[in-house]
Amino acid sequence: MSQPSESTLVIIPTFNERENLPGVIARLRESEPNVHVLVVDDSSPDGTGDVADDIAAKDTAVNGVERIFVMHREGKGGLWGAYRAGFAWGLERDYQVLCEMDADGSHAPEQLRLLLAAIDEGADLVIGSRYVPGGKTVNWPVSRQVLSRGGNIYISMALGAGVSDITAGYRAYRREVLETLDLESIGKAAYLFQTELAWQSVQAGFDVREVPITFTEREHGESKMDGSFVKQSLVQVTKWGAVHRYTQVRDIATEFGKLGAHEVKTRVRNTRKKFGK
Ligand SMILES: Nc1nc2c(ncn2[C@@H]2O[C@H](COP(=O)(O)OP(=O)(O)OP(=O)(O)O)[C@@H](O)[C@H]2O)c(=O)[nH]1
Ligand SMILES: [Mg+2]
Repeated sequence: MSQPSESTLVIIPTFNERENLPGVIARLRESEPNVHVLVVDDSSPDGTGDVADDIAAKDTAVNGVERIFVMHREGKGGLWGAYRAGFAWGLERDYQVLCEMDADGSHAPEQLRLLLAAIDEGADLVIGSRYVPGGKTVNWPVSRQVLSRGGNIYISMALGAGVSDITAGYRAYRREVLETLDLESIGKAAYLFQTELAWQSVQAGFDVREVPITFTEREHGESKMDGSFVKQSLVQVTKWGAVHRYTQVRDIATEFGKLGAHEVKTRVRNTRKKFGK
């Protein structure tokens, strides 16, 4: 039987990545020649969209099948907007596995096979993780390491999702996951869509796994990261965790209640029997 990874689309969102994108696609072509690529560019002012069109035009079709596609969107619509559009595009075209990969070289294309192997072994969502044994970060300032690691530890305690690097963005999804989740409801809290996707997948009972990756900080281009969203994100995650725990406690209490009622009924019945009533 054929493996799901034989039908894989890698979605690469870009905003001002003209220096980085060609290298990332070349590395991906070299290490995974059979995967298809969709670049989702939000009208990058630096002309990344044209660079992507050029790469797609020059890529040699295998048996007449195109492998590199470019979606041009008008204006900067954010990373989640780009992924949503990319997922919809890929689901419509029947890809079995849809992957997320940054264009800045942080996600090594050579490690995609680790994610795909886990999918073929039965996982529904695979997260390339910096925080499982064997995972690493390279060239990351200590301040960002602390922020990222601390954020993940906090989220992990608040949600109890069992995922060490729930904010990470190097991922492979089986199409069923994206078809099942309520994508409409995701992404309302800025920057948290990755966490939400993984959290909803866990809650829906999907097999979510992590594989260790080496995350390398971008060499070219500007970082869009600033600390201002951290507090906002943590407050939101705390709310989700509280709602989840409340629901759990309520369900447990209901079950205990039922058990208690059963226990009382049985006792009453036994007492009646004993006294012959
Ligand atoms: N299409 C699209 N892509 C975006 C947008 N914002 C970011 N990206 C891309 O999303 C990926 C991740 O963004 P990054 O800027 O690397 O975010 P980060 O990894 O948190 O921060 P740095 O690497 O430190 O800049 C990159 O490929 C970006 O080019 C957007 O609004 N639209
Ligand atoms: Mg980056």
